[in-house]
Amino acid sequence: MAFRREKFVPRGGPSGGDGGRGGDVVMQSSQRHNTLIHFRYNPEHKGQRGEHGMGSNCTGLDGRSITLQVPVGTSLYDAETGELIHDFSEPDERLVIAKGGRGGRGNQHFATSMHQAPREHELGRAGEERSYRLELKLLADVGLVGLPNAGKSTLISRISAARPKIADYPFTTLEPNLGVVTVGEEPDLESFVVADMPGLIEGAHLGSGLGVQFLRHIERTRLLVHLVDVSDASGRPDPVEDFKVINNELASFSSKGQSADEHPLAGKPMIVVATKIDAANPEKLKKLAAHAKRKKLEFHAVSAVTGEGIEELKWALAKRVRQDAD
Ligand SMILES: Nc1nc2c(ncn2[C@@H]2O[C@H](COP(=O)(O)OP(=O)(O)OP(=O)(O)O)[C@@H](O)[C@H]2O)c(=O)[nH]1
Ligand SMILES: [Mg+2]
Repeated sequence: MAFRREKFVPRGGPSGGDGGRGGDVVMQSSQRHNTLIHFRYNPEHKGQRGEHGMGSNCTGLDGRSITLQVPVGTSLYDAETGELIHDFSEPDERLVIAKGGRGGRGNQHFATSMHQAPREHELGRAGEERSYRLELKLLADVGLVGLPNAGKSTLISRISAARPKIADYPFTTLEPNLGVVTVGEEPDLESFVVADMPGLIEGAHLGSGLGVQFLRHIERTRLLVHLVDVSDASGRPDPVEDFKVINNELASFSSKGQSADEHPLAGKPMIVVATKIDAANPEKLKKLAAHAKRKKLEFHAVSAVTGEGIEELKWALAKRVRQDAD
């Protein structure tokens, strides 16, 4: 509420401006987000408040809306009724999930010929306040493959909260395990889903070992991480041979029949990771690195025991997953 007060303008009349609108809370589907982990850290979100109206009929600024990003595939449910509000099935779908309040009107609106100095004005309306439940079926972005005992489960337990069974005998892992990996911090937090797979052996595509029936789980991943044990724990002499065995199985699984080395699992991007470098046989490590280089595949070396190379690998995975989303 305000009145115009100016020299030589007697009874200037009401001049209270309106309040600004409150910002909305908008939800938008994004290809850059792979998980809902950012809501775990930060579950409450508000649009900005609108500013107060001012004298001289000035309207207050509208509050900024905020946009919450969710991965494609997220379902939005009303937390109270359980009703499905929306399935975000395409990128860049936008939905206002809580409307900002309307600003109150200033006293300028309440003047009539009979009532020229109104003191009436409105208060702003409260914005909507709502609770939702978000649901996302996790799809792995990265698949860990390798021979039994290569250290796949150990690696996922180092880089995510997943706690699969780990043991020094083959076929410890009987079913894929998913883990959410995060790098960086809000607001630049990135996250992606890694699948720890049961070990593969030669002849898997013919039904040996656990077979390849699980590979369909990583058919839709963006990236394969191929783990090769370069210590002597494997009891196998040649890491490059180990690498080729797995690639053969991957190629046999993909129905298109490309050559094993060039198109593992239908040409999926691959990173090669030497594992157990705390106990590495230097010759094996060198040989594998050289082979990866020849094949123009990104190469990393890690130890889940000492932590060496783990952080670098996490960032490298995040980068490759991000590149693929662009
Ligand atoms: N020294 C050393 N040992 C490791 C490392 N990573 C894993 N191991 C050991 O290697 C063995 C096999 O590890 P897992 O993680 O169960 O191997 P996996 O690839 O998941 O095996 P499957 O599930 O059977 O396919 C375990 O005894 C681990 O403790 C490492 O970085 N250094
Ligand atoms: Mg395992």
